[in-house]
Amino acid sequence: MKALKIAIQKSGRLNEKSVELLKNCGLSFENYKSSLITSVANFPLEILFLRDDDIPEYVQDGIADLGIVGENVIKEKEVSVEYLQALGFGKCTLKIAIPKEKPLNYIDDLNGKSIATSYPIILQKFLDQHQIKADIRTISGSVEIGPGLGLSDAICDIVSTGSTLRNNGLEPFADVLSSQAILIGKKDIKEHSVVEELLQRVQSVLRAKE
Ligand code: PRT
Ligand code: ZN
Repeated sequence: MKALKIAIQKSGRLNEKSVELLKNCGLSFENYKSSLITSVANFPLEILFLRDDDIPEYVQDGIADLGIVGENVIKEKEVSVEYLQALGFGKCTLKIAIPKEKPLNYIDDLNGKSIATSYPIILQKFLDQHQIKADIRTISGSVEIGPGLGLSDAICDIVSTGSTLRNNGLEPFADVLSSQAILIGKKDIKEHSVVEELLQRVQSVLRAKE
């Protein structure tokens, strides 16, 4: 049988938990070292190790059949993929945050303000829903530094413990999206018998953790 492909993060916050989940599903494979693709010895699956940003498109385009990636990345890429299972790790919240010394009271107070983010698509939808017109400044990293440098009035970024916000004199103002790692699949792959088997194993691993 031709092996299906699952894309997981090569290194970073989701890598370890993704590998652990697949190993707990009984899959036996060599962990990522320098090869970007590895086969599973005892299951018809190959594992691709990728930048997380590339995973949604790889799955949408069928280069990978399955993927594990944060919901924040899936939503930002606006891809058409199926959510097979929320995985309960990589939990975080995309938040708008503002400088402590320039507090705002209401969400409407964002009107006319500039907001730095790496998530322009998700942020624009949020602002549209609240009928707010703000200037989105897209930057690719270190977003929290924006207000201190006078680049923006606010930021919209991923928060988990909140210590990065605090260390940069910022405080949470509004929640935009709560996120966790999701097992996604390309369209109609859910009916594939290998995917059904893997999904059952994933669900029993998750149940055992409850
Ligand atoms: O190299 P690659 O492109 O694959 O990785 P990456 O650097 O883009 O992503 P990575 O590994 O940082 O995060 C992968 C995924 O983990 C994200 O897409 C989220 O779904 C999830 N996740 C969970 C987080 C965090 N928690 C998190 N705290 N992603 C990022 N952060 C960053 C955040 O951007 C901010 O700079 O951590 C900082 C805030 O953390 P606290 O704890 O100070 O609030
Ligand atoms: Zn990334």
